[in-house]
Amino acid sequence: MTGPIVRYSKFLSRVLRHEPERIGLKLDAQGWAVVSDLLEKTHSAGMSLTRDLLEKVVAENDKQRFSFSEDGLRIRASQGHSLPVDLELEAAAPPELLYHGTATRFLDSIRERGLVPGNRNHVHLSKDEPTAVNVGKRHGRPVVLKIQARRMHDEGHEFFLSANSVWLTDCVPKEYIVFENT
Ligand code: HQG
Repeated sequence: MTGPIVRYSKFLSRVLRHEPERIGLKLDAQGWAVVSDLLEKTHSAGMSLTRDLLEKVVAENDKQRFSFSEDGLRIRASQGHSLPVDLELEAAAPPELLYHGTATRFLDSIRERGLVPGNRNHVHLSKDEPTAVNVGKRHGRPVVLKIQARRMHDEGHEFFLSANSVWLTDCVPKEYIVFENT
């Protein structure tokens, strides 16, 4: 992603996941915004986002963060919300291990409390270690925790796979976290 695409991606993450009211936008209960409304409100906020550019931001997004409805009239973020939206994801069985990238400074607290969602609706888990390292780097010196996801699932915890392949769950109790080499 380059210049304006990154800028608009960050802007869309903010209004479609956290603060639609910032530009007077309304999301429905499933997190969808009407595209024409988004473009109009964005324009009123002083940005020149066009339908063509929006399609480019969605298509070129490095993590495929956003998706259009089938008819192309609505758009939403595929995960990462702090707003209480219902993404209508179906529960799915995870692989044996998933990975959580975090920063070393959070380890003491995670050892004590397990993984909690913070401001977001879910704890986010990655399917491979390199992805988790990149997630962790956003917060400081990265460290990757292995999560015994299949065992968690078999013992009654629900998992969901977002449209852009991020695994989501409500929390990860500490007994499912492998702290080796941390
Ligand atoms: C940490 C990005 C202390 C947790 C990524 C994380 C992801 C605790 C931070 C998505 C804790 C929350 C989400 C505890 C968890 N004590 N710290 N008990 N439990 N934490 O940003 O997972 O680029 O809300 O380890 O790719 O880092 O935005 O979550 O470090 O998929 O599309 O609290 O955001 O995607 O931070 O990232 P975040 P995250 P986007």
